[in-house]
Amino acid sequence: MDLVHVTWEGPVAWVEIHRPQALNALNAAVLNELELELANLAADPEALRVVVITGAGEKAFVAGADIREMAALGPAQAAAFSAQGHRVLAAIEALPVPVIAAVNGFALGGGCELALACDLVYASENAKFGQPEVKLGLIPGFGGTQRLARRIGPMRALELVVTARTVGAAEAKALGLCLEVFPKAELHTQVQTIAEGIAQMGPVAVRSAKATQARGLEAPLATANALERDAFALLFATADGKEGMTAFVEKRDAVFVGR
Ligand code: CO8
Repeated sequence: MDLVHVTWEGPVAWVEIHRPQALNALNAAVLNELELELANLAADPEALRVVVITGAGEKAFVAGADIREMAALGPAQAAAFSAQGHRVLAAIEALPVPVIAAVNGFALGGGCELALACDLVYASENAKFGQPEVKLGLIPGFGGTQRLARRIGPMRALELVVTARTVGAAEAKALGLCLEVFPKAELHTQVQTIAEGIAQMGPVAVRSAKATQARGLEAPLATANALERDAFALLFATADGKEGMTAFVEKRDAVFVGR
């Protein structure tokens, strides 16, 4: 039980996949631990503001699902493994606060899919993204045929999946796979600064923004806009909403209490 490290840096929970000898490849043990740690974070809603997911070591975020482990699977076991991956990535999306991927190297296969489940993605200059599963005679199995298309568009996504082409950090940014590219040595500090900035905002509002967007994207536009109207209105019943607006009028910093 030492494959996923959770450390708090101020208000930011850093979740590090820690299997550097295998470039942080996701085997069942890593997924089990990740699932547990995500559940622990979700159970601590008061403290939780922002989560950052990253990989241990110098070379990789996550180099994919564990190919050695997958090689021994039959179809039923593969279905169970894929279902577990989907469950873990859905748990990331379901966290009530923004989740940032700090991609510090290879984000291939399941690693790219892990980044795709995160709300915001930042990368280091040595990052490489891709879905190389067809090279193995497989297709992405943790959402890569679906979330990638939704994030960067279906034509480009299918191109990446069927050619197994990996893209470097600059192209990843151009495609919308990551928001910003930082020198490797600066990635942690830059992401921590961004995360702390989010943590200073009204916590109820930040959660509402994530939830409202996610729910709205599943709905027709008129329904989605109605969801936004209701979520917007609810914030006027919160102490933080009142405090934020009052602080602006009084020309002082807001002191949010998370209610
Ligand atoms: N699985 C298992 N071990 C891995 C993986 C992986 N995905 N990636 C790297 N490793 C291991 C290597 O085997 C090696 O171990 P060892 O030293 O014991 O031989 C160690 O990590 C270091 O790797 P390399 O020596 O290969 O490092 P290089 O710098 O030469 O190459 C690469 C780095 C290019 C990233 C290379 O390791 C590579 O191509 N890795 C595989 C990338 C890949 O194909 N990923 C996709 C996997 S499939 C997938 O993710 C599907 C997800 C959905 C599954 C659904 C289940 C049903």
